[in-house]
Order: sequence, then C-alpha cells, then structure tokens
Amino acid sequence: MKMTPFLLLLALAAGCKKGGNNGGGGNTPALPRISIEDLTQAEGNGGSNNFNFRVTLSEAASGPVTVYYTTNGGTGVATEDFTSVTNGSLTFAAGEREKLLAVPVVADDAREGDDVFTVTLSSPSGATLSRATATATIQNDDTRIPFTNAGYDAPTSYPGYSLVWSDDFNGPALNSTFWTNENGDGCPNICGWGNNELEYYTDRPDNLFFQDGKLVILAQKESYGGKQYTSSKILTRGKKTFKYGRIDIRAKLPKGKGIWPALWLLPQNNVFGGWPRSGEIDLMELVGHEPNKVYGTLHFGPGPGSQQISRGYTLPSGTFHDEFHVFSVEWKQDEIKWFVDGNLFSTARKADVGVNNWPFNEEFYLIFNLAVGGNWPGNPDASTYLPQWMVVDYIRVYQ
Ligand SMILES: [Ca+2]
Ligand SMILES: [Ca+2]
Ligand SMILES: [Ca+2]
Ligand SMILES: [Ca+2]
Repeated sequence: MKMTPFLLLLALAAGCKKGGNNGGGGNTPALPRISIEDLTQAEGNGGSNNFNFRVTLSEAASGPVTVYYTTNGGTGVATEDFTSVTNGSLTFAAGEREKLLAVPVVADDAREGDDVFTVTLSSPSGATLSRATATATIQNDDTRIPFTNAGYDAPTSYPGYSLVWSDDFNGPALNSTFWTNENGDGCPNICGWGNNELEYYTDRPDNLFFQDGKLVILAQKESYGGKQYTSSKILTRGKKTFKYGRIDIRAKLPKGKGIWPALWLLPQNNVFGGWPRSGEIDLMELVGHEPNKVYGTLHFGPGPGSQQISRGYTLPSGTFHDEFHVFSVEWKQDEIKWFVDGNLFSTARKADVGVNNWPFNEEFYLIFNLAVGGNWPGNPDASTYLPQWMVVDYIRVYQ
C-alpha cells in the first residue's frame, strides 16, 4: 500500500505511542539490553591470541553503560588454555552499541581437542542483561603431541640373552614386514572386540603416526564407521611370532576414565582351541581411571569365560602418563614373569593354573592397541579428556 501523508502521520503517531515512555505517566525509559555472542576460532600459534567476543546493546544509550564479566573453564582450563578474568569490566560510551571483549588464549603448538570455556556478563549499569553467557570454542590447530623423552630406559643387554628382534619406531611409517593394522570395530564376527568397546580402529594418520622417534596411537572422539571414537590397533600375527624370551617395551601411557591401552600377545596357532583355551598373555594393561597402576595377566581355561592370573603394579609416585616406563615379560617354559622398569611384580608358573592346561609354551604374536570404553574400564565420562595417546619408543626381544 502506498502511504498517503495522512496514513504516514497515523503510523508515526502509533509508533510514537508504542515506543515512547516519556510522556509524563511515570514510566522510566526502557534500558538497552546487553548480549554477548559465542565465538569459535582457531587457537593460533606464537604464544597468545586474543579471542574477541562481540558484545552489543539492543539500542544506543544516552549515557555510559558498564557491565562486568567473568571467565569459566570447561574442557579449556584457565592458565593452561586461556587467561582467566574475574569481574573484568567493559564500558560503552553514550551512543556506542558494540564493543569487543578480549580474552587472551594460550596459542601453543601442542595438539589438543577443541576446547571450550565461557564468559558470563553480570551487574550491568545503564542496561539489562539479555544474553549473558557466551561459549568460546578454541579449535585445535596443532599436530604435534606434547611429550619429552623423560623416564626410565632399559638396559640394552641382559646376561645370557641376545637381542633377536626389535623395532625402534624411528622411521616415518609402520614397518609392514612385521606389523599389520587391524581396523574396524570387530563386527561382524566379534563386535566391540568381545568387550563392548566403543572405538573404531583405523590406520589413518589421525590415529597412528610417528613423531620424534616414537610410534603414537591416538584415540579421539569423532563419529566414524558408526562409532563415536576412533583409535588404532596393530599386530604381528603371521609376520613375527615368539616363544619365550624377554620382551621390553618402552611406552608412555594415556589416562582418563574409559581409556584402556594394552600391550599383549595372542597365540599364533590355536593349538588348544579358541579363546581362552590357547591362552592370552597381557604384558601391560592400564585402565585410565587408575593412571598409576598397570596389570600383567594370563587368560586360560576351558572357556567360554577365562580363568586368569592377574597382578597389578602401582608406581611409588606419579602416573604412567607423566613419563616413559619400560614394561617387560621374561617368558620361559612353564613360567612367565612381569616387570615395570626392571622391578619384578608377578610370576606365574604352570603349577599355578591347577588342573587347567598351561597353553603358553607355544608361538604368540604381539598386539598394541588403545581401546575406548568396554566392560573393564567402563565408558568415558565427563571427566575424560580426549584425544589421548599411547606413545611407544621401542620394543626389544631377547632370547
Ligand atoms: Ca590450548
Ligand atoms: Ca596452536
Ligand atoms: Ca594447542
Ligand atoms: Ca624410538
């Protein structure tokens, strides 16, 4: 409709009536409303990077407007990931409608997940709060895993033994002469790998890569192959098998509820039948809610469930996530011993399995994997930080 001057006047009058509160009726002018917007941005590199939150007024104010703000950590942690602020203040000059609220973010070169923190506005003067809390997502923009070589290192020889095989993982790729990736979620034959595990194993560089002379198996939260987590699993089945000897593996382990790294062995030939009749040797397992304890275990028995001999080793101080440790078995006919950093913590002998068969005097192959969730560790919860990684420096086998 084309507005005649008369209609225009009516429209203006109506608008005036609707919006005007200063007609002497005792109403106070409506205050502008303050809103803060969410922000998603790459973390950045080079030390520090300002995250600039856009804060706006619904309309210009005739005088200054001040509002206070406080940061709160989420998966992003104060000091580690951003500079925390408590009761910082932001002032709009009269007539100003938009300000940027800067929070410095730590811009390092270490790989992390996408982390979040929040900024909450409070105690405004000259305005009211409309949208008071903004969520910032710090997007990971790094590929390097943060670790040093610190930790225990094993001797390079043992009396009566010679080195028969090793992999130092110093190259840029997995040596396919010895190793195979086992990808997937175990389906259709053994979905969840028999333990209700939640991960999908892949051989993508996201889940398995090499850095600083170490093999890295990385578990992360992502939707892939119908699962919500990905990770990696490698094994030497059909390529490199062992019977007896000392096996040393130097590794730094992940942590957190539902995180389950394992260095273990299964029989190359199921001489005594399917699992557990032909045995399983767990050289090292850790459940991430006990980051200072590893387990050495034998599984055996007639099935379907296994009999087991399992013992744990607890570090005198710190966790297996803090630095490298060396996990070992010394395996002889009718006897297996487990060590951490050269400290013997468990011995299992043929006599210990009682009336059961001792299936361990046979050829076994190696498996390295990092599981997420499952019957033993339980599932990750809100306290679990991802990604997590198991870093392996070397494996050495002496006979
Ligand atoms: Ca960070
Ligand atoms: Ca960065
Ligand atoms: Ca980073
Ligand atoms: Ca190495």
